[in-house]
Amino acid sequence: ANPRPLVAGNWKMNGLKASARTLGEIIAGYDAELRDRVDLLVCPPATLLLAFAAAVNDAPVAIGGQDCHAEPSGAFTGDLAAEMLADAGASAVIVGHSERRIYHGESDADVRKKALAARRAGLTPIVCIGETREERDSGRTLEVVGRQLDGSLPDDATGENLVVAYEPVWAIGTGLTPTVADVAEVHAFIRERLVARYGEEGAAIRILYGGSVKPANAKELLAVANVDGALVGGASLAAADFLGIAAAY
Ligand code: G2H
Repeated sequence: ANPRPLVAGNWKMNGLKASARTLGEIIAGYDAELRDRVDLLVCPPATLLLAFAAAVNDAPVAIGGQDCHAEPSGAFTGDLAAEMLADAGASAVIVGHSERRIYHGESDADVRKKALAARRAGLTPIVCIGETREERDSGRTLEVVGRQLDGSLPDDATGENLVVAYEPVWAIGTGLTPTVADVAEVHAFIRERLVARYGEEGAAIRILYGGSVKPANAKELLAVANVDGALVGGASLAAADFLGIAAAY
């Protein structure tokens, strides 16, 4: 059986208190038919977590963070512990997004520590991996993705406590997407590695595709084998687009 699909919105550094309206539209548009087919997660900036968790209340939309520190507390000015995100109402956290890897120098080992911290706090880590343009052009995509998987993922992962997101760096926020064949190749490779490492549980781990997903290309991307959902940036900022992507299921 395929894992239940997940469409996750990564708002990045966008959103003020007034964005609660967008969340309200997402909750309102997530009707019974959609709820039947797909899980929804919204990852706003951390300043909005408490308000969003309160706004969601009993609605079946999950709320997540975009990054966490590996330690549970301490002298780390400006950082947030996974426990704090959980306390604010998050149930998941993105770790190792390429923007964290690039702008904050996060290594695979750092990302793995963050993923373990997320699990310690009861959050599901969404671990991001993906190759750069140069790595793809030189034919090293699978090598890079394999190395990132080995280094970034915790041991003993299950379908319940880990999500993987494949995001080719060159496809992020650029409007460019890989061909369906390229997505299929990388996702099949990731699945193979997950099953080799985690056995049966590896088949239950959701593998999201991320990078310029929008309503217009969602059907084609989400229909690919081993694509168990999407991590959506730009298009998650408008409720109609985000729901339009979820409706591709
Ligand atoms: C990739 C994605 C969301 P976008 O970063 O994680 O962003 O959909 O804007 O390419």
